[in-house]
Amino acid sequence: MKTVIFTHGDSDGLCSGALALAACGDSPVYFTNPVSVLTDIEEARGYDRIVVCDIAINLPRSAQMRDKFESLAKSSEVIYIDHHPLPPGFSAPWLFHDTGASASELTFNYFSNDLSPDMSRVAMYGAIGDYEDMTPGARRILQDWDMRSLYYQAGTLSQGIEIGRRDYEFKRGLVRQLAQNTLPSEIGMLAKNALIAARHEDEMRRRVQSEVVRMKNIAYVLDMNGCMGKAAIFARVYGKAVVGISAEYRDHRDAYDFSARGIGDVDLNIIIGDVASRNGGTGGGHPRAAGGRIPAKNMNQFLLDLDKAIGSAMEK
Ligand SMILES: [Mn+2]
Repeated sequence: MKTVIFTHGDSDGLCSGALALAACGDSPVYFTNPVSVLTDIEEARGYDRIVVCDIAINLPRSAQMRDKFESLAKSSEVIYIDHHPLPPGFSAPWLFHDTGASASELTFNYFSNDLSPDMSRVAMYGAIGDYEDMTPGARRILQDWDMRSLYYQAGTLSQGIEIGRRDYEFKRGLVRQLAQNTLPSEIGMLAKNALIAARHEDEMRRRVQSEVVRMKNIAYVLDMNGCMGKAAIFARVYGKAVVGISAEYRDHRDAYDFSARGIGDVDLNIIIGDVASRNGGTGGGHPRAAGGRIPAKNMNQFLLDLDKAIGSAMEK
């Protein structure tokens, strides 16, 4: 069966893609995201089976996504595996969805009959990369491996891909090697890049510590020039806030891209989606890890509104 695979470029996406590739046999792999998938998916015409992994279906595009995949499902088998929160009421026969696990764990389960049980460690690299290593399924897999070796390999992968984040040829190679169950520490430059990334991260940590701005409920940093998710965690910790934000100005768009990381019961996916759209931007993700994009002129107001929205959510 002629298969094509679309996946995300982070650890969880790479591992989901590798699991799909191992199960489906040699197939082209494309990297995409929740915005570009609508156009990228045109490459899928003419394939018998289309596998999509770890790509969120966000509210603003949900109707178009349904139409697009419904039409593809008429002539191909569509397997859409994801774990991001869905727009209210969204369901589809081609969608294999659960917010309670990483996309890698879901992909491993979906294709389990076609995969060697040893591929469970690849599923764990993805689960750890997406902070989904404490789900019931991940805990079961964990029992079959030495935890220290597993986390070392998962860390090598997620740190190693921080260097050259947009090098899709390199990532395609990674997916192929992971599909062979090659250890991340044995793959090309990964181990060396992981070391460099760890050094960069620690330098960034110290910059966040000295530059973090604390509001009432959130703490933020701007232009840390590093992994935004991690900068957001450091902003939350050093700003002693419930939510940390890291934003970077993008010249060509005159907008800020941002990541948010939270603790507690505040649902960042919902709050950020709402506050971002009120400020002419977009956003969403998971309850405790979200992100988005805000026009530069609205960034200040966005931070003020978000601070307020988090405050009222905590009072509930
Ligand atoms: Mn994921």
